Amino acid sequence: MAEKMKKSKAAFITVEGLEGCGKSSVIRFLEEFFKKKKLEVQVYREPGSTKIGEEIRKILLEKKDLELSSYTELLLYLAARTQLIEERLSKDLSRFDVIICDRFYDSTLVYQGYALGLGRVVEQAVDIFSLGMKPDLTLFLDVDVEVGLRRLKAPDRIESRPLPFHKKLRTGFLKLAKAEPERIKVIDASGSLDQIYQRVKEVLIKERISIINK
Ligand code: T5A
Repeated sequence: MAEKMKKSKAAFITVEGLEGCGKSSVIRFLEEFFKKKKLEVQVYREPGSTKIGEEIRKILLEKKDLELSSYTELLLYLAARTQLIEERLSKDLSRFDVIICDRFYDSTLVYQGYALGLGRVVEQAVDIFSLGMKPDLTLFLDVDVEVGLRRLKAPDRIESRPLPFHKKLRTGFLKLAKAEPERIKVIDASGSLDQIYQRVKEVLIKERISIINK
């Protein structure tokens, strides 16, 4: 009986993008969109959303005076992720209808793997330390790199990296989207937030059968 009451597995949606692409605003929109449909929604952010994850986040983003090596940076992102998966995500899949995560492993593949140049080792590490968790749908908000950077008020450690790094991020995300078109949907994130919400909504409606009604 208890088994019958259990929800079927939540739709796991991740939102990815370049700096200042409007991710946070889109995630608030998504949350409202699903709540209006009477679906139970849980939102997480990466790195973060657990006590340990938030501490790791401070090291990764706020402490600009720390000299983190590229591999240390990679391992910290992975550590924050495994903590989130084990502590929250894996259990919440049967408690909610939709789980939205502000960034997930595609960010590691692109930021540490592609733009920082750690390459293959990142692919292997991501594979191992995602613990089998894979998004059902990923929205990549694609904005002009310089437009996004201009929006940032107080750039953090990663956002403060030089322009070529940020340009590489866009190339990296587009490559991933090309390799996995079924999962990763590229959303034009230029124009007003309302225009972006409309584009996101169109993708959601198109994907609804497989994602929301499963
Ligand atoms: N990272 C993360 C890695 O390197 N590896 C990893 O494995 C993971 C998981 C996370 C950082 O860590 C890196 C990526 C990131 O650098 P974060 O603080 O979560 O740090 O940084 P972001 O994910 O970039 O999120 P932010 O909240 O800083 O920015 P958003 O969500 O991209 O942008 P948003 O929505 O806050 O918008 C920024 C501003 O622009 C305005 C918004 O209102 C806001 O003021 N804006 C617009 N204004 C007008 N028109 C539009 N279309 C607008 N879109 C946004």
